[in-house]
Amino acid sequence: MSILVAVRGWSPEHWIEALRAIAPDRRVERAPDVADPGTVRYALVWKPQAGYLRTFPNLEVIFSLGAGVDHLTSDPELPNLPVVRIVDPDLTRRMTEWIVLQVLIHHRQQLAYARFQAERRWHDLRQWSASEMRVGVMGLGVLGTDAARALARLGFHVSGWSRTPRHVPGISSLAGLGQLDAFLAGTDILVVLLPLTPDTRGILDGRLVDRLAVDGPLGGPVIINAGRGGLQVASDLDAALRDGRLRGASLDVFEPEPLPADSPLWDAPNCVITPHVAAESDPMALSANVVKQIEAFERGEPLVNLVDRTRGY
Ligand code: NDP
Ligand code: OXD
Repeated sequence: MSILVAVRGWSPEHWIEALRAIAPDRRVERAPDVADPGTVRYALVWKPQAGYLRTFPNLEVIFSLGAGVDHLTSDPELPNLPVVRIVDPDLTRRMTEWIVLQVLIHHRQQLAYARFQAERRWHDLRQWSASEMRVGVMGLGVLGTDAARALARLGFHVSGWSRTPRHVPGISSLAGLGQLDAFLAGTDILVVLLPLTPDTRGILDGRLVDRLAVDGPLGGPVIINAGRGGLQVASDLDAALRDGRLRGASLDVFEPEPLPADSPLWDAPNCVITPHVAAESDPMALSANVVKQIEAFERGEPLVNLVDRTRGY
């Protein structure tokens, strides 16, 4: 029985080395060169080819090496097996670092200071206290909750929005489409950590931009998206950045990825672009997490962090 590593866009060697170091007694196979597909019991995957996983007749569990699982749910031939997604403190901490960094870049007007520096200009701007800035976190799950807590600790006024009500001490929480307007109207900096599902696709459009607060310290709203590119309507965000309805953005995810070189977003005003690196999946930390789950599963314990296939996340 073996463990399959099927990753695209990442280097499989790091995962194979990590698994061999952590579980030296287990056989690890690298896609697509699998001698006998019948021996594969577990698959560790990132963006596998559609239809690929159904070629393993004895597969028992699929482990998504990313926290997001749209790379699997989009496969119409995905076998009807448990899908476990990554929930790991290493990944969570990395995401919180990126979110806090981006919120501070906009809150402390770092893009303007970078421009002043390039002009050799000594010029100070009005500085607000964090408590005057309302940060709204869309998607109050594992990653959103950790980021919200870190931002609240820095003194920001933080609220959250999710599908079902969440109770996070110190964070006011709203839920569902019925409370979306109220959430947006009280948000100066919108942090997006939603999964991509049929319900969330395209949610970050021009209409949403126009429902965000315009009376905040920055004179207009900012959007920070590390969820998925399919959440945003890129042309709407680009237009809103150019006509000033959006004061800034930080975007880590795009559709398609890589972001094409001719995308206007590259030079949209006050727009920070990073190449889907907000939280990298670290092979050592995450392989250890998966091997622990496999061992628990083989002891007959239930799998945790299972994806709900009907919800899509
Ligand atoms: P979780 O499943 O823990 O949280 C998802 C949150 O989104 C939950 O609060 C959920 O609500 C909410 N949500 C889902 N659908 C809706 C909806 N229709 N309306 C309102 N709220 C909704 O996921 P994680 O926090 O672990 O990860 C979030 C996403 O971050 C991933 O799906 C992935 O796309 C992205 N990601 C990006 C990375 C990067 O490097 N850029 C790295 C890792 C993840 P409820 O609480 O009610 O279920
Ligand atoms: C993701 C991840 O889901 O890298 O984007 O974990």
